[in-house]
Amino acid sequence: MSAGTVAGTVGAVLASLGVDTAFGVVGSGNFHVTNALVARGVRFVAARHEGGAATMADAHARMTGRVGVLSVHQGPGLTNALTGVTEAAKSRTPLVVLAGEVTAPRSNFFVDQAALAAAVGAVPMRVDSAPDAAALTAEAFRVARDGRRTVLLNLPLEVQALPVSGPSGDGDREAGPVRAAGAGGSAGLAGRTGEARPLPAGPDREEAARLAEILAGARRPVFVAGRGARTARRELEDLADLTGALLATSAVAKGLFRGSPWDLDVSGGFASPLAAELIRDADVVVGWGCALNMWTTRHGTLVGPDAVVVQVDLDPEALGAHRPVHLGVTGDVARTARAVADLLGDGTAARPAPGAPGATGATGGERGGTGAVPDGAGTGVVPDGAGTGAVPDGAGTGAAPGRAGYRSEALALRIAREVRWRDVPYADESGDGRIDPRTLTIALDDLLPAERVVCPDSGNFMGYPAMFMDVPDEGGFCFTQAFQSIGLGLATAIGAALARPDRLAVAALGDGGALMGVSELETVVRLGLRMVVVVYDDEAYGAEVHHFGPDGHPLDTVVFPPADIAGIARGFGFEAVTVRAPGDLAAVARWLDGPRERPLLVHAMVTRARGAWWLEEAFRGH
Ligand SMILES: Cc1ncc(C[n+]2csc(CCOP(=O)(O)OP(=O)(O)O)c2C)c(N)n1
Repeated sequence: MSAGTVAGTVGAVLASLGVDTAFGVVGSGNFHVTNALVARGVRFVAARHEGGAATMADAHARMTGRVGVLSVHQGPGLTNALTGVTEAAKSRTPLVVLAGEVTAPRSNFFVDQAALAAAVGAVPMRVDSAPDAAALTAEAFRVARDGRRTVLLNLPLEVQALPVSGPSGDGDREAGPVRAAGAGGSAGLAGRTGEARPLPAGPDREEAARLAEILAGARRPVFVAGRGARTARRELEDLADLTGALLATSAVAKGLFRGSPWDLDVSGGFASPLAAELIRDADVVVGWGCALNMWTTRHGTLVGPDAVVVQVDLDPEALGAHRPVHLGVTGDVARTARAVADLLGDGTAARPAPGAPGATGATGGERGGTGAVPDGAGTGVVPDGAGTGAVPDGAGTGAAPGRAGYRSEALALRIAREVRWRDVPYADESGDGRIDPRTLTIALDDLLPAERVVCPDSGNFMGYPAMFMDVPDEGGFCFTQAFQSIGLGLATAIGAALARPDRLAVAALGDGGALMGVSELETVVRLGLRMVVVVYDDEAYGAEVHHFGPDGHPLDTVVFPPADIAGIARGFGFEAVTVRAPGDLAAVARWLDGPRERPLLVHAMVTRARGAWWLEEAFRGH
């Protein structure tokens, strides 16, 4: 089938729109469209399971900031991909899924593919005629990119073969505004072609003024940045400098403020004791591009009873969706932060009268939780505008002087010493041929190069890599957990590794998730990826064991006999090491220092006497 067909046109259009990588599993229904992509220079990454391919495309899109492309066969090719597609849709990953489609209900391949897409929150579209093929493909791309949607572009087999006259996908394509395209479509988002993006929405002036007013009166503000803030570090840091805010993120945005002395790391179940204490003591919490859901707020317990809660989001429907907020601001995060900073900077925002609560930068020592800050050690009342004087050397960002707010020299010291999980004392429980997962993860954190992308799967073990492994920035963590599926971690790491070849990809898996996604070990080897796969093996679905064990339920359904996961990995072509004690990690150091000819799997036999402490919290959500 040549470029002069619908299938050829679809591939050519996507290539002309800048797609350079696509993932998938090829069958007869997507053979021609995939080859059309390849013929236009797109790299096609063949996965071993569509579920893996979908998550690779999702992770690749997240880590490059570009539209991902997945190509699957009709029927089972799509149903196999659905878990990964659902994760992408829930995460608002811009992704175009190309799927062959049979439209005759009597075909054994038939399922209602549009209904499947709608059911998981993706946007269904269909190329149903040759003359429309190019425009519809361009539209699918724009809906994905501008609406941050996962789009299923169904390609009926009989339509794919139709001839297309005229140019098929070369050069710029121009088309009208994006049409509403199914469940929750992106009506109103003006579309443009190529990498050009429509200007993100600015905030409503009144809402921005209200936020400026709230921040002007805040004494202990905390910013919590989410997925929607991943490109807005500078703007948020500038505003935080002006207002004396501390900085935290949701799990998906982990690493965003790395290097700032005011970085509390992740808010939520993964928050360290100090981070939790400081967030709980905030008088103003602003969620930036962040859902403020039960995970990020620990079921609301991280938000103090008197805290004023503000949420800023591009999507007005996100405002207050998970918890009540005092103020919702519709707008792009960076633009809103800048607008509020401008209002504060030129004094437009109302400032509290001198002497009124919040008029001065009294810092954390004032309220219960931060009692460890010594009296007077930089925590005294700091006059407006003098705030940055309290910031230790190197801590400033060069922004205009602001209020001290929550910040003080003493607090910066405390954050530096205590905010990381690995600095929280614990009793090592290693022994009897099993290593404490905290000890394992801290040792790996020391060994692995700082330039890394950490990709955790789900399960009881998940908190260890998420909490004890540092990441260099928000591009150092890829968290495909919006659907809370196990088995996505390895594919996530493959997508991230391809997106960031400059970094070491680290997949962190439980034995359950590792074996669920095991077929993609072959993909790692075949692609020549030099990544590290860490398996926290407790020979069980530990999350279920620790969920139900305490109530005395039988656990035979969730406990497994030992599996030689290191041997399995060697069979796929990995180098592998089994770790039962810290000394066994010398083999990891040797691999890192060596030529890294093959990827490495670390099969860690971990202690399993108790569930991770954050899991108990998570179970409250079930
Ligand atoms: C696809 C899918 N199936 C089942 C579950 C339920 N589940 C959550 S955690 C878990 C156990 C994971 O086991 P493992 O990967 O070994 O990690 P561990 O909990 O032992 O640390 C299961 C089965 C799920 N979240 N997703």
